[in-house]
Amino acid sequence: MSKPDTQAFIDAIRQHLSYSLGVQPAQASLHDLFMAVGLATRNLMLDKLFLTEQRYAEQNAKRLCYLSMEFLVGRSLANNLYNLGIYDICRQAVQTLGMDFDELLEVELDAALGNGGLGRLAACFLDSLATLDMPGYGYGINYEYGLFKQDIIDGKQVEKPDHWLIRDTPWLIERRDYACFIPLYGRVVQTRDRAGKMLPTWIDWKVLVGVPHDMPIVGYNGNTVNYLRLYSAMSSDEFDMNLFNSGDYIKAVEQKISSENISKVLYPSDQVRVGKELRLIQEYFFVACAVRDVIRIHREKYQDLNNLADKVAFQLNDTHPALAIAELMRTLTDEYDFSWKKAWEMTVSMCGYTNHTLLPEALEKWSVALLEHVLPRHLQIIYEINHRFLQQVANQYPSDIGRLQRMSIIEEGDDKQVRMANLAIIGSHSINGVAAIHSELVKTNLVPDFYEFFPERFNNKTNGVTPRRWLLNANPQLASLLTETIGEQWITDLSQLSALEVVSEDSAFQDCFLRIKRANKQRLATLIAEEIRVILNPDALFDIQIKRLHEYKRQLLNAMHIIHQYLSIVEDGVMLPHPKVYIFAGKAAPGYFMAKLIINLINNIADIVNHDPRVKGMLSVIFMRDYKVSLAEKIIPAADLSEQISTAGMEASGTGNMKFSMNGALTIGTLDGANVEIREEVGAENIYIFGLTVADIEKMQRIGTYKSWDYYHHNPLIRRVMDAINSDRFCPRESGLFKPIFDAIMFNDRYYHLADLDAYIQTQAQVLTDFGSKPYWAKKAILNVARMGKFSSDRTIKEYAQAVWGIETAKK
Ligand code: 26W
Repeated sequence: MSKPDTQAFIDAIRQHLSYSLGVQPAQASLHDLFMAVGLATRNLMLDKLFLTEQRYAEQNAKRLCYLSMEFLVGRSLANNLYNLGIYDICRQAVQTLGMDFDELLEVELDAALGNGGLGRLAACFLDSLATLDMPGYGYGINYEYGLFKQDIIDGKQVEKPDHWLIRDTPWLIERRDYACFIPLYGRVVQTRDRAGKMLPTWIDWKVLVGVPHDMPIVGYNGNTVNYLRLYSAMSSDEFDMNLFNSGDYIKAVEQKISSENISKVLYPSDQVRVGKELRLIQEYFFVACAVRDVIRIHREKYQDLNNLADKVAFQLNDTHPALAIAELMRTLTDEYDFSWKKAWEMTVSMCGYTNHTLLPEALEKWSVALLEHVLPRHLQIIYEINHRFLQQVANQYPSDIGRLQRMSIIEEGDDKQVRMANLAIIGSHSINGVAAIHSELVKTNLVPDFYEFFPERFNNKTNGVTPRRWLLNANPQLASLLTETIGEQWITDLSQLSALEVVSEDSAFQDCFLRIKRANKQRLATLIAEEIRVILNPDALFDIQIKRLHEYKRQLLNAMHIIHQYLSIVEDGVMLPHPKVYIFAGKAAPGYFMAKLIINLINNIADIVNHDPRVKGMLSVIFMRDYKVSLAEKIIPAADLSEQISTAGMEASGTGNMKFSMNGALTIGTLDGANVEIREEVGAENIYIFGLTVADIEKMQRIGTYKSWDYYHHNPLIRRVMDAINSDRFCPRESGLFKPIFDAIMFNDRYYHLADLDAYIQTQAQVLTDFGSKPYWAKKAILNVARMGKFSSDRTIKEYAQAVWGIETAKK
């Protein structure tokens, strides 16, 4: 399949305008043109997809199914064009047709089918799998509404629906031919088969239909195209035949509608479980679809399932897909007559589980009563898994009741719960965390009993990000400079960036590097001037914190420092050695009161600081609304300083930290998540680490020595900041608005803000001093880029492929 030339691409666009979309080229809107360009691009990908499938089939390749509730893909057009190697051809074609290419790219809506880190990681992994020519497929839900859109009104977050499928997308192909039936509810009765063997039989269920929608995923160089298979829930006409038969037509149709709600909307909370029946059904629905799909494909090729575990691996992206374990057991034993022992062996060898958080409020549990109602047969199977497992534990640790209670899948109590992490651990041959420090904490703090029992199952896979989207695509100027300097190999082998080390002090190279950074800052400043009507100085230090709003991520610590800096200028007459711009963006879960109040505080600080003539030209604060992947791509290349300041031990990895460093920002951060490994790679002199360590915090917890009031009383600067928050200084029109923040910090601060504030202020001062010396700063920034090789998701995927999935590169 050769690349099209510009004329061929123009012809393809015209064809699609006329015959796929039915619009006359002269009357086409920008969106029509986007669709036509997308469809022309998609055709090229489909040709490659067919060839890829053929190649995998010929090689009898083992396949990976990445099961994830979230895939935060963002936009696809530019990425697909880069990976196909036709970006410039397409740009020319579009311009020849008289349209502005950059405007065209801006028409595409983000596929916001995820909340944050976990969903974006899944999207980076798909890019790496295809780039490495590995048979890896995503399985998830085709949400009709993605993550809500965020507006800011009077400083407050307001959520709006993200009906992203209201406009057509060129990237999803409906596959009704692969639709499947998914039973729900009903009850289990004991029957006997012809030989008289007891057979538990699930009856009286209702049925959903899962309809796959495939998004082709093209790797860099365009050799391999895999797909992300997203399921929509539809009702079956047989949903409840009884209702139709009894003549209650309206009720029957209503029920059809309610089953179509299953894939309606992404739950917008990360890090807190919701416990809703609809969410449980979502989790079951997509893994049940995935298991059926895998079995259908396998049987078509191999007729029976005996070698299924040699040909398929499942990775569970957190516990959300953990019901796959019970569904595999149910399918293999109830439907295909495998013995329990054989089915269990197969299930455990197929499944791997990745943990993404240690926060107790994020650990999934489902009430036994709810599971019994929705999935009665699966509950029985979970009990059986638990029973057999606890017997093993009891054999090894006779009469250790406490241990049995902790390791049981079932949490006893008035409202019995199923612990999904325990199910995922017992049913997987591999359990991993997402950064070295996090994987250690999984073993020592989260599930020490399981680590003791299955030490060989536990491992680490430090996260990574795809350099195609986050460097090549997001920062084309820097990418070109890199390619001119060291060749283009870095795009698929990020460790090649180390060749930049030798030019880190070269003044000509530094000049180019700094010029590109300034141009990126200028571009972001222009966007901010248009959207927020605040003018920024592109020579100021751009200090940026963009991520979900969460107390543990401590946007509030950043805000406290800004207040401190502002007050020291206006009250103490301090002058900053260098002007500073603070940029925030991020969404709060709609029900998360404190996170929303912190957004409000940041916006109010921005309003006051940006209008105060005493700090004009020295201090600006910006909160950008509606953070999403496509906005991150504009912000990250413009950063001088990356804020990664979570309370030590609480951020599993972070991936934004990697994107920033890769784009030449320095990090200010705590020894948490992947920051620890970033420091190892870039060297302690090229990162600003401050604050308490995990060990410090554990000690303070043990002896209860963190007392906010001590910091308040002993440090007048801290007191001034806290009093400002408590007063109406930042809420003149809403008296007392931020009192709950003051109270949370002073009476119940789980996140050690004040214990780290002083160190943070000191470190920020050092940053500002260092920024003043351009060659000194440029060298550090260049070395950050040069030493990011480890943090390519290609490296992460190779590790999973080798150690967990047993899949291989399937080249031509
Ligand atoms: C059940 C509600 C819920 C939903 C989502 C609980 C927890 C989650 C995710 C596990 C939260 C998440 O996105 N975790 C992030 O995963 C990233 C990818 O591994 C890490 O880089 C982040 O540190 C981690 O917070």
